Amino acid sequence: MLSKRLYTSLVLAVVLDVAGCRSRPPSPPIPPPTPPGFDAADANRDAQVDRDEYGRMIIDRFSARDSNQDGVLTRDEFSHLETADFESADRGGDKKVSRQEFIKFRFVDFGHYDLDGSGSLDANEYRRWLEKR
Ligand SMILES: [Ca+2]
Ligand SMILES: [Ca+2]
Ligand SMILES: [Ca+2]
Repeated sequence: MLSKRLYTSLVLAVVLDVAGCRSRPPSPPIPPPTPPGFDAADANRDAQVDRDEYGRMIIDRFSARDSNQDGVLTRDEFSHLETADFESADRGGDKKVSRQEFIKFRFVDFGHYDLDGSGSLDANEYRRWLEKR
């Protein structure tokens, strides 16, 4: 049998605990982190990557890939997983991908991932695009 004193303090503890839970402010929802590269691509900080920003991002990627800086991408500048990409991008079939060819190749994706047809990629659309890179 619980003593009255012990019983009272137990009830008090429970009440305080419940009150404590109630008074705690609900934690604000954590915004999903922006996908890697999104903030850098979104030059005007409107939370959208528009066609101009996308184009700049593609040119940056082209430059990063062009390891010998000769202005074209050759087979060895694509990974072994990207054989199909290389062949699709090389429209002229000269075993080189020019900057123009690379931009055209990547822009095909833009319309595909702009799901709502807004002319820009929001973070979710960009994330889907990134997952396929
Ligand atoms: Ca933007
Ligand atoms: Ca090159
Ligand atoms: Ca969109």
